[in-house]
Amino acid sequence: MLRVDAVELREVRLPLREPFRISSGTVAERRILLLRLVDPDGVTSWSECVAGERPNYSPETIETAWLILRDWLVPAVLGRDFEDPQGVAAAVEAEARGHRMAKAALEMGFWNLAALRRGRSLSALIGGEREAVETGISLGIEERPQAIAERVAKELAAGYRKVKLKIRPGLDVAHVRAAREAVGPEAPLAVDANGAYAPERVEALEALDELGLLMIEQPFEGEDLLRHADLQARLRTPLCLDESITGPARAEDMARLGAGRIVNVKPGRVGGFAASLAIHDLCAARGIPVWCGGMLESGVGRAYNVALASLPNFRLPGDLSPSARYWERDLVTPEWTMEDGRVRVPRESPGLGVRVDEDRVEDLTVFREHRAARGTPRVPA
Ligand code: OSB
Ligand code: MG
Repeated sequence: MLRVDAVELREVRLPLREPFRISSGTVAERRILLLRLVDPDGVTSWSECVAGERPNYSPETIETAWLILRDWLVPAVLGRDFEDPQGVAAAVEAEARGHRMAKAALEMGFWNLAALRRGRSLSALIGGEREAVETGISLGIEERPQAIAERVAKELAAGYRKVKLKIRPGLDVAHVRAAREAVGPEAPLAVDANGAYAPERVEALEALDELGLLMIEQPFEGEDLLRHADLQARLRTPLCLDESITGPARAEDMARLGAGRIVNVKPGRVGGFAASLAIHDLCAARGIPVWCGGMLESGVGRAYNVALASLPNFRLPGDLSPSARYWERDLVTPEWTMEDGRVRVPRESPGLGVRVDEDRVEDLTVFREHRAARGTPRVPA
């Protein structure tokens, strides 16, 4: 049985080692919403909400997620007994429409709690099999093609198994061509537009089709599946959908429409692990490879992504870079490291396999709120 009697919401701020620019904006400091769930036996589970500061990737922000969690989702689960985390997924789904990143943060915390209570790693709990997951790096937009070409060469030399370049109209073909020329025809390159292209202006996308990319991620806006299908019919390069895939039904739509051939799974985007597992299984049954995307998570969110990526149909390198790619110092011990282009899945210890550095989280906390089930004494922060 699973039950949570106290939930703490915290905002911590962590500067990125380098600003990260996507087609719709730049982030230099990550504002991170962490949840701390405590069960009646004092078992504590930390989780992370991946919502950003601005509503430029999805409509959610850290503030909307905080509000929905505090006023709706947390009250809907506090003090309730659940058979399993699937029941938590159903409860948060029944409570609110949308707000998937908020739901995911809470639901994933329960998955970890279930793993901790059963003395199993999160990876083992969900049926993960891999000992290590292949790692890619997602590189932000740079103005100069030569700058990105040099960076790509450097990251491949560091061992990354895939390099993804963020693109936007006007900062695309010349940049990717420069990178391709610098690293040769076989190097595993991909691009991600975060929906920045208009379906009536596809010249650049057709030019990218000649550059031997592993995939073109989310050229058009998330809600537009039909125009992705039209484009996919004209390109050899597989399209990969990210923003479009908000749940299992959209993955099925993609498959049936031919709107893409690869799915980027981000548990935060789809509402949590129950939906991620459903997408994984659906895609496996249809022969569609998936890979684990990233949202510039701290080491807490990364632990969930690494566990997820250990499932068998995660067949392409994920945006699962080690802690040092993002932070001077992460929130967890040990930090996430990369060896030979792979991150090890910590399957020998229960739960996340990393310890949250609570003193460091305390130092970095700028806001906190606490909710407890009726009759529960306040747990110390
Ligand atoms: O589209 O994959 C994306 C970061 C923020 C918002 C959207 C995306 C990304 C990334 C980051 O590509 C990948 C990472 O966490 O390393
Ligand atoms: Mg993306």
